[in-house]
Amino acid sequence: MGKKIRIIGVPMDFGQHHRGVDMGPAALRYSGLASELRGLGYEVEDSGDVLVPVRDQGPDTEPGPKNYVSEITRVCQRVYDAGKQAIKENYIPLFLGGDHSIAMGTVGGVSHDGPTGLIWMDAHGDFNTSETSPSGNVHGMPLAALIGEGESSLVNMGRNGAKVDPDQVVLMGIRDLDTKERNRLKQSGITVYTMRDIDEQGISAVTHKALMKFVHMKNIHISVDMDVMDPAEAPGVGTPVPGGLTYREAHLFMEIIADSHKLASMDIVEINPILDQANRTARLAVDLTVSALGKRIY
Ligand code: Z70
Ligand code: MN
Ligand code: MN
Ligand code: MN
Repeated sequence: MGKKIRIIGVPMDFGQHHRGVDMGPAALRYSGLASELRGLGYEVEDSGDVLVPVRDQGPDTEPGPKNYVSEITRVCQRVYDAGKQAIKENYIPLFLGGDHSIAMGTVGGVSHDGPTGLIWMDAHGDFNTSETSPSGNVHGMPLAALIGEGESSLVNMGRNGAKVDPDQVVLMGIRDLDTKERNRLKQSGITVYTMRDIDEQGISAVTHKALMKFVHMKNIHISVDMDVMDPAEAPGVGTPVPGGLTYREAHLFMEIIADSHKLASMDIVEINPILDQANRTARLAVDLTVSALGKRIY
């Protein structure tokens, strides 16, 4: 695994209707992400932000018929290219969202030249399609699109078809699914560890089980929706759901991931500084990222 990290900002908030997630990359940079990673011995290059069109001004609760699929597709195509290029140049790309719809580009791009295992940390399943989604928000659909289901412009972006196999996907931290989304997920072949599983078995056992799925794979991508955290730890997210990961559980997860030496790329998404308290959520996200990339207590 290389010791070079490339930071790629994706200040995109088209996937949902709350404004403010477009400030996620700034909040993470402000929290000292690059210097912490340099402190671990990495060469860190910040490539700046991917170009994102300016969104129409509107009230925070602007109702959608408008779901911005074409804008999202265009941005994700750029993200895809950036991810593919970073892997080709032996960087670990670190994608700063933005809402979770950016992952249609990140996961596609990093798997362009070879498969990746995918661990999706989220309170939600993000497994709706435009047919099943109650909200119409595209950030509730990226995992479905990545396994080849949903609107063709989302599925076929970057390269045609599925970007990951359902049996190379693990969902963790889940506690809020829509009815049809839940049924689709049960039939998908994706491995799901809900908060109940984590409560019963402990985060260590669940994380080791997740990694067992990827014993024969070289690369793992972790896609971290910060709403996987308990809202007490991470209040700055658009859709807080009670009963999430504690600070200690999330850190232990990241430390076990680091020990696997397979982390090849990572997303940190859904941070909304406008809804936060003194940038707590971005600061936590930086702590978690440095643990995932090898910071040890002792
Ligand atoms: C809901 C939907 C979602 C994130 C909320 C919510 C999806 N299932 N994803 N917050 N990150 O609208 O599809
Ligand atoms: Mn919402
Ligand atoms: Mn999500
Ligand atoms: Mn979520």
